[in-house]
Amino acid sequence: MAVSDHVDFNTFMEGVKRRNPHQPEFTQAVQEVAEDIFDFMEDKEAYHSQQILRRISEPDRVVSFRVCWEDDAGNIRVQRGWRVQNNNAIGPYKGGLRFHPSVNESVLKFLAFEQTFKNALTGLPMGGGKGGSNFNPKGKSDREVMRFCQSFMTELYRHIGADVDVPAGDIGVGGREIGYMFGQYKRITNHFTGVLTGKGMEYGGSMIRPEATGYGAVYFMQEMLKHRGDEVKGKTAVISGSGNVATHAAEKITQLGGKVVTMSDSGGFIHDPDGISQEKIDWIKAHKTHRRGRISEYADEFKGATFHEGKRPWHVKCDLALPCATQNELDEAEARALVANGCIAVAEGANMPTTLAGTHVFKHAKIMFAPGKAANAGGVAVSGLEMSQNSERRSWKEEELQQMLLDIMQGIHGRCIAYGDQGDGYVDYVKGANIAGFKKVADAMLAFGVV
Ligand code: NDP
Ligand code: 2IT
Repeated sequence: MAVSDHVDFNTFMEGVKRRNPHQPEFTQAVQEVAEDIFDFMEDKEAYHSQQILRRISEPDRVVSFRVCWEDDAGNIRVQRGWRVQNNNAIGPYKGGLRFHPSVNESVLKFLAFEQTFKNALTGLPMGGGKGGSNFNPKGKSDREVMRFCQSFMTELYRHIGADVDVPAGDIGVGGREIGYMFGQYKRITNHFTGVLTGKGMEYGGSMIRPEATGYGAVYFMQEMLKHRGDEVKGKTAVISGSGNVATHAAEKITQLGGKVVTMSDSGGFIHDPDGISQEKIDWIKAHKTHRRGRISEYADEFKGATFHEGKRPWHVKCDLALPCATQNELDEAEARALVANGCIAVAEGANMPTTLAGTHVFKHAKIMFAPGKAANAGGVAVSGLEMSQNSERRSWKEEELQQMLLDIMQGIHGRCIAYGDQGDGYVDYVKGANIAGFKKVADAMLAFGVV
């Protein structure tokens, strides 16, 4: 008798948890997708007989390796590196690298799983992957970061390639780190190819890639509001994080006439009731990127602003919320506080920043809620455009890329509506994104047979 995949939701999730012990972030991400996919699959026999959900929630491979490097004091340091190649049904593995002490296999498996559906949603031919290390770049000298990146790439290079797997940045990995890693890849292989994205403009990077994730998240927010006959202009926004995604989200909200009143880092959040203007955003960018400072110093620099140590910004009254720091940074109680304070829309710039219970609060309250795999897809989308430019050996103009990013975000919004419109004026964007992303990958897998 054939093994049936007609198991119920609870049995499926028990299996996922049993096979992935001590991996709460990964099982959380699978559950969030499975909650929507079970209903959708109900009458689709091929998905069951071909065990698609079971196969899609098992990474193609997880590579784990040792990374040794020497610090400035001459000590030998040992870190762990990973690349999770989750699924390449619709294109080469694609997804960022994260350097943060909290990185482990569970975190990277969740990120690679999410990336698979996100990349499908962009409409571009990219599979899903993610990688990184528990290396902490904070407090390290440039030379130390360089030596770490070179050592990391000395192992990673054999697993990646322009048509195989194309990493990029994520938390703790920006232009500096991509430069060091690209230099080492080129030195080892002698190949100048589009093997990484987020590169510098001098050596094959794409215009607007640094801005793309934050801008894209605000474009998605704008589309949700437009769908309800509303706009960003005049709205107050609360943003967490102060890195690449958060600062560019703040910039676009400000450009569209909204007012951003908070930003944060792992030390706490700043509240500036006057609004964080472009000039102040530029200060934050320079402070965090070049001076590698802390957000707390914003309150010393700008009058009227206050710093709230160890706190998150979700209790500040707002119309719009954009969590742009990290996973599980907005819990059930904070989701309730946002709804109670009149927040009408949330767009996730980070990956899975809202806990599962928090997402249920937003869904129940029927506020506009865009999950990361839809709202933050602008970054990887422009990475996909960087790959195309590298293959063509040319660079597209900034205006062309700005328009393409907007078109892609509008396309993703449309795909979410197609599967998430509940018919009563409410759009379940989580459901829409999950089904649209899943369907494309699943149908490609069906075409390949059992592989
Ligand atoms: P950055 O490293 O540029 O910035 C990260 C920000 O988040 C910093 O302000 C950092 O504060 C804060 N942060 C990180 N970890 C924690 C934590 N454990 N608790 C509280 N705050 C924390 O990263 P990005 O802006 O690139 O990434 C932010 C989020 O966006 C991540 O979830 C990432 O996966 C997601 N994302 C990024 C994309 C990109 O293109 N870069 C694309 C799509 C999603 P501190 O300085 O104190 O560490
Ligand atoms: O989470 C993400 O989408 C990213 N960190 C960007 C990935 C990429 O390949 O540009």
